Amino acid sequence: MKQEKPKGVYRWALSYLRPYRKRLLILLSLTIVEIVSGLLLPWPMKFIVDHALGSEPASGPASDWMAGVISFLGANRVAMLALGCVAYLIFHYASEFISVAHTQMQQSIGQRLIFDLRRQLFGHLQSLSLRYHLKRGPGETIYHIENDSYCVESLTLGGVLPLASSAATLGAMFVVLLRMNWQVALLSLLVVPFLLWVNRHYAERIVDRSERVKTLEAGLINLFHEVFTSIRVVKAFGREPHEQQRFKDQGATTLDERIKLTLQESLYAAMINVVTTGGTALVLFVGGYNVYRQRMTIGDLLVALTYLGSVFGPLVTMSHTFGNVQASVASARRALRTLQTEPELRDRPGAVEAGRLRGHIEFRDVHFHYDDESPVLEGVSFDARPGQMIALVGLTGAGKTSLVSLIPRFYDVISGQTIVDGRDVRDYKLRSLRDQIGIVLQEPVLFTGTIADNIRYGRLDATDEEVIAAARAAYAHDFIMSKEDGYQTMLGGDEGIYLSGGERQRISIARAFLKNAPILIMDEPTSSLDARAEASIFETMRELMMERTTIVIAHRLSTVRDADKILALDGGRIIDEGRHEELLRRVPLYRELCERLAMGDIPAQDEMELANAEVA
Ligand code: DCP
Ligand code: MG
Repeated sequence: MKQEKPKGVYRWALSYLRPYRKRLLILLSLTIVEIVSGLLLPWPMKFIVDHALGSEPASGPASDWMAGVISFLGANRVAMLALGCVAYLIFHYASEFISVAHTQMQQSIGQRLIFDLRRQLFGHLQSLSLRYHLKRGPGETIYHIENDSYCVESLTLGGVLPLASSAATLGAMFVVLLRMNWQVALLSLLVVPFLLWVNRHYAERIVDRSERVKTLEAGLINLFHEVFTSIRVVKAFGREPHEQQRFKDQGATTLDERIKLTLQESLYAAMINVVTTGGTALVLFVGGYNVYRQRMTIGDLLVALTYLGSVFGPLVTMSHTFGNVQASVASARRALRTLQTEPELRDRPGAVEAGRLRGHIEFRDVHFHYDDESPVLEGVSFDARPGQMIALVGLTGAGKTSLVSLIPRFYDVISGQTIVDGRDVRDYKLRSLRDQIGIVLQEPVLFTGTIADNIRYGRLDATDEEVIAAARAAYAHDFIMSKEDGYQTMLGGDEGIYLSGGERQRISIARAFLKNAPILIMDEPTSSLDARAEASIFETMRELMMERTTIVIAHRLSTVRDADKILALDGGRIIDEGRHEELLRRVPLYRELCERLAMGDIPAQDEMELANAEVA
């Protein structure tokens, strides 16, 4: 799997800082204060060693100050020692305080950055096509939002900022050291090229490996998701051990890669330590030699060593979290690649608002296939006039669901045209087109929330009365009222109750009814309902259908029989169309299908009676 590597991830990550300029300014000020306070930290120690304990003349950059203090205290050694200790305390406490403020400010920016990227990813991922999501599975998507989004914080505040601050510290300390001893100052810079080399050598490897690990981890999430959303099947087949094994195998690969990654990260950290320790030893030797030759005081050497510590310290700490920064580069590449993925279905330039459609649907020589290119629809043409009810019948896999998916543009045709109200569906603004289509999917999907919320998903501004009317039409009102909390019954979540397949289906039918759209598509809407419920729903639907075009993929003879037109689909082609009696006469496949359908049916007369009895 060779994927291109988006360039400029740092620049991209830094661009997220833009809205936080003010906070960033405060953060930078705090960083500068921190650097300055870092410069001051070793001086009390030097004062104690050189002046309180030793008898060095004041030297170095602050010599005038030192000389002033010494003469003020009248060379009283104990007073000097005490003063040194007090200064030591004050400097360290102040630096601690500044560091708390710094962390706080950094968090307040960092968390906002992460949230911003999450929001952007969430929005963008939602805009990507069904095809994209069905191919990836939810694991990648969840991993993007949940995990990859951290990269924006760790690259900027965790990566660029500490590096810049280390560099600034190094610069400032170099200037101070230069005034104390130029040899030591130059030596402290010597480590820089080595550090850069170590970085270059390890960075790219770690990034690549991290990216692999992340893809594997996303795959693991997919596995969890699959198992736990299908837990019923897993249990029914007693496949827990099988899934456990699958998890173990997939987990083992991930684990392997992770461990290899850790090795590289530790090697990197070790190399950084080798370089910095080498540098420190060198300064210790040359500095010590200078002290021995009396070109430098012991206090000066202490200052130099402390400075080196404050430059190397952050570098070493960073080298331990370096893996994080590089992993963030990997995350950033993943996130950026996704953000650069263009939604497949875009509004064409000049696309129009659909407005209120009449619901005239026309297919003209439509060819369609999914990614694997084996034909699913081949030259499908038909015409559905406003107010008609079209039934789509065909064996499983004939392409029924695929056919109706083209109307709301879940997918685009490969060739031919899908036309609604005389206009190619691709010439409508996508959202406005879908606003005009009510859909009941083959698999009813409910969200966490109340039953009323779930129905209202069809039209968010519907009143309670409209929700109840839709539920009645979908033959759902009675069962809803039989629940303790009626329409306020919670579904999903901790307190959520469980609904039967038929109940779920009726809620999703009510949702589509509530939308009150001129086109209604129902993909086996009643497959888990008993004949009575189905008859009742189609009875109300007949009234509703007057003003709308309905395409129903049906599996009950009673529904099919009353359709204005029946399309018989076989292997992606419409083999015939017409009314029930005509097809019965002409199409052997249809006859066969009807015989099978009839077995699940009860005579139409009885259906009506039963339905009426139910209403009464
Ligand atoms: N197909 C595919 N990728 C998808 C969906 C379907 O490759 N995302 C394939 C599987 C079938 C063919 O397309 O071979 C037609 O699938 P449909 O879902 O359109 O078939 P039906 O709806 O007619 O079948 P069923 O009655 O089982 O729902
Ligand atoms: Mg189907």
